[in-house]
Amino acid sequence: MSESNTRVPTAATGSVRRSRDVPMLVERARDGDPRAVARLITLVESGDDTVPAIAAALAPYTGRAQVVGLTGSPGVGKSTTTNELVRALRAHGHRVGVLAIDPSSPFTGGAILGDRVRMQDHATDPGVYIRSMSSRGHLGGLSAATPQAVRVLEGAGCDVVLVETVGVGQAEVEVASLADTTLVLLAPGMGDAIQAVKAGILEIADVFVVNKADRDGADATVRDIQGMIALGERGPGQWRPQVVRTIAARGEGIDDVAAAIDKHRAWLVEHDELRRRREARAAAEVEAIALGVLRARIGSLRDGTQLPALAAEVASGATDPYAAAEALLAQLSG
Ligand SMILES: Nc1nc2c(ncn2[C@@H]2O[C@H](COP(=O)(O)OP(=O)(O)OP(=O)(O)O)[C@@H](O)[C@H]2O)c(=O)[nH]1
Ligand SMILES: [Mg+2]
Repeated sequence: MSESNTRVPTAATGSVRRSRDVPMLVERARDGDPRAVARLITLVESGDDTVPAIAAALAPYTGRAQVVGLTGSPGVGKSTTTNELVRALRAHGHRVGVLAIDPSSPFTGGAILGDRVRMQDHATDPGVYIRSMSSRGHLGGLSAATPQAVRVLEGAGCDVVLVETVGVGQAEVEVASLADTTLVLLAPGMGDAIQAVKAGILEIADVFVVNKADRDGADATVRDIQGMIALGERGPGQWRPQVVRTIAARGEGIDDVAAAIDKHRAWLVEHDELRRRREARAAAEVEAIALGVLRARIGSLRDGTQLPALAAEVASGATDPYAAAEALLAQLSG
């Protein structure tokens, strides 16, 4: 057999890539097969019919990983920082998952790729899974499938899952609702500190990372942020956001970021905040799924008789829209 032949995907490989055999895929993902991990994420990302079965199969492994969100303006250094954090976490023997949520153009829906390039360093490390996901126009930039993708990575044995998302207001709040620990990246001279206050970032940041500290104005940015943190009202026992300075491009300050993450994690556990955050996250997830099911059922009613008939009554003034909505809901539950 020639050398090139040995690299041709085997039948088993091909079947993993296209498989919808959930027990097999989950078993292989548990064994650390990256193709099974990739396939499961593809299935959850595409909203496949197998998603509920995947979620059920992965449920026992939920909650094992620390989920760390990284957010901040475009180009602030999120991917570079993520890459360096992966290196630091690997040095401590952790298995790491990375989900890079790409902003998609609202016009084409196409994902802007590029994160892979800067994460090439870890491409051959079996202890690291890196995946770009499209935000698919989902309001706020976080893919609706992200929580499921986190589950897949937890199932695959990741101790830490890093979620990178470009933040513009709402997206930052969303990443915070997904993550145990949220890092907000800022860079000198981007007016980010002011933006942060406007967008309510102060409330969601557990750690501020002032990146590009090799540039002028880093001291001023750190001072601005510290000033704002000092002004914030905080009860006793509440977390005080940490401020860390980095030059991610040179790997400087990354150990401090890792230490701040560890410190926050310890605080979360000590104050029972980890459980509270995760339950809040689960509540939002269940609610979103339930609303999705309801929406689909109402959609199916459009083809039935009830909705068009009710709509005609509302349009003619025979009934009002609230009463019609009640009638619709009664039909759904009946
Ligand atoms: N001077 C300087 N440049 C940096 C530093 N960290 C990252 N960069 C550069 O900033 C640019 C953007 O870095 P990325 O890590 O891609 O930023 P990002 O926030 O992931 O960008 P998007 O995903 O496009 O929003 C790259 O050219 C990096 O090399 C730093 O500490 N100092
Ligand atoms: Mg990036």
